Amino acid sequence: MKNDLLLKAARGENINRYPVWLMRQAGRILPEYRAVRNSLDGFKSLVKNPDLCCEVTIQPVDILDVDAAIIFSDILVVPEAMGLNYEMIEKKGPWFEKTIRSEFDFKKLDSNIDINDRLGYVFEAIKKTKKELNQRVPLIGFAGAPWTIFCYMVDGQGSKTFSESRKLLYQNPILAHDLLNEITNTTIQYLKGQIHNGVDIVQIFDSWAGILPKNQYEEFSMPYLEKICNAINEVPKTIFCKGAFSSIKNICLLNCETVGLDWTMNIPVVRTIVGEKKTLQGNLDPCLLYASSKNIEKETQKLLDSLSSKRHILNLGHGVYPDTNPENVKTFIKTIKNYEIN
Ligand code: 1CP
Repeated sequence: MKNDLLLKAARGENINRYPVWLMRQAGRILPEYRAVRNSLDGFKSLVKNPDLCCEVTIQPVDILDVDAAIIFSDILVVPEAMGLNYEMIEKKGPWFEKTIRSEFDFKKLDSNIDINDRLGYVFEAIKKTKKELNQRVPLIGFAGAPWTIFCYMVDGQGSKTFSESRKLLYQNPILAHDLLNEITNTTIQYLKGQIHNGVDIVQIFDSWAGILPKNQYEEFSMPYLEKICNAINEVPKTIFCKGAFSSIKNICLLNCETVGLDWTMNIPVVRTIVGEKKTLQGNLDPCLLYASSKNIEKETQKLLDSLSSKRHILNLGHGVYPDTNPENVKTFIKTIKNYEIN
């Protein structure tokens, strides 16, 4: 591979500069993305079109000069594969017609699904993208963490509180574990399919980690993350648990190469916990990219100067916000690429 810095950093190998990519780099900020998106009748038509997924996956590599591509898809393809169809409503987000609130709902989910049959369109996009990338940079595969997917399957839409999901943990913990187990098994098959078709590294997004108290996070999310980590040994794994700083010590014990940090988390503190055993990823505030280019450079430089280990992948602390100016993203990336490690 021409540029394998991301994989080297993930494995803890020697690097002479830090790799950089951005969560949500493919579908949010580029006018070139919007042009492709607007040529279709909806988000799902894009997700199910391998040629166009390939095109928008590579756009940030060409335009922003990032050190990795992330396959254009969504975490919600997994509940759909399990039998819960979703719609992506313009300006509102995902909406599921059916939700899982009872054993009766749970029993109606499709069991023993054929992952190639249900999610073959993602695998097709991965195959095309790998070919098209021609070994320029690594391709990142991804899935939602079981807890985060559970939130959408139970609440049925985006939410600030996901109180239906949280209610179920108190009212029917056995059903909650049954559903989390099913999601976990499908996710493992899905990630193995992505790897089989060519992704070089995988990231698990636990976007709603931060809404649970520590004890519930460790009961209802972490055992499933652990199961996934132990099942996937073919490529390096990154675990990103947004907002779960109270469980960070235990997250750092997971069988993964990289731990993703959000912008509220303290890199030196986590470095003290992990020593040289893990790579850390993150964690500039996505809102920094609204600042002047001078301040973006200054704050990025400050983070780079503060790093005490080469086991680091530069990124934001969450996905890049949709109204971010791509020029500011370029400033962020250039600052990192010009920074030589001692
Ligand atoms: O029409 C559009 O363009 C819709 C916007 C959009 C896009 C571009 C959605 C709807 N999903 C995506 C793609 C997507 N989703 C990627 C592809 C690559 C990229 O953009 O770089 C990835 C990695 C995701 C992951 C994802 N989807 C997460 C986890 C990461 C995170 O940001 O926390 C989550 C929570 C989702 C759910 C989702 N998909 C889309 C929306 C609006 C939402 C969030 C809804 C909510 O707030 O609950």
